[in-house]
Amino acid sequence: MVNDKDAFDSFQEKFFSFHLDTITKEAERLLDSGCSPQDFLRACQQCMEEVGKKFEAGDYYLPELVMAGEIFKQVSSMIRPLLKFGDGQRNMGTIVVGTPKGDIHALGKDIFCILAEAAGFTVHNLGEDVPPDGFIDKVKTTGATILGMSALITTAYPYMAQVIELLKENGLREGVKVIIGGGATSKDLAEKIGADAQTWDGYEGIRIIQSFAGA
Ligand code: B12
Repeated sequence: MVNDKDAFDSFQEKFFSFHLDTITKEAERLLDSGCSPQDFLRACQQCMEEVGKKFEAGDYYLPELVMAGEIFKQVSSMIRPLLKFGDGQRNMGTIVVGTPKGDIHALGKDIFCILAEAAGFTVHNLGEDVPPDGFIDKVKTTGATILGMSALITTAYPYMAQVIELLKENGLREGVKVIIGGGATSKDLAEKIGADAQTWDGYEGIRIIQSFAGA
């Protein structure tokens, strides 16, 4: 067993080389050594936060954002099979999740979907840049009682609000709990648009939807 803290520090250093081969080899070594997949995922998420800060500061440009996204995708696909939440055996209910129109960020939403599946939910992942009608149609056809929206960019706000308005117009709001997540969301936003919950953490998101499901 490796010392997770040192190993993650060294992994994070390697991450910023953006050398995919070196990074995935290191990830493989870490996972083989029995590190905590949850903590490893968090360490990767910290790298993405750092990339975001550097982008905002003008030290990184779009190519770095794209490379970081690709690296995170590869490494998280190695971590995913090891993520567990609860026994995953019980059927906890159905959830529809998507990134609303105006936003193409996928990675955090996909992680939340994987965790929800591991926790025993039936998950319908609609993908990214989803128009408001897309959410409503899927809720109708699946009978989902939970709807999740992920937003990393502020242009998605009006569409998130529209989804909740459409739920009301279609007489679905009473039977559907709405949770929002991702860096561009906040408790204030949730209150403003009338969502039931908000989080920046996928694991907390699972605890919230478990409570929605009465677990
Ligand atoms: C990678 C990345 C990209 C990649 C995305 C690749 C992909 N396939 O997803 C690419 C290169 C495509 C991209 C594009 C752009 N990006 Co970008 N991107 C990022 C970056 C660096 C990391 C995002 C990420 O994947 N994080 C890792 C995941 C795991 O974390 P997470 O999303 O927060 O998810 C966790 C939780 O939030 C939660 N969660 C997430 N969703 C949900 C949903 C529910 C229901 C629940 C319960 C929980 C939950 O669970 C996850 C696990 O814990 C961020 C920086 C940052 N700090 O976030 C910028 C960032 C989001 N991008 C930004 C920008 C500006 C852009 C572009 C406009 C750049 C451009 N000029 O073109 C475009 C957007 C185009 C569009 N219309 O959407 C800004 C957004 C500013 C804002 N708030 O409006 C950021 C914040 C960078 C910055 N600091 O300026 N980006």
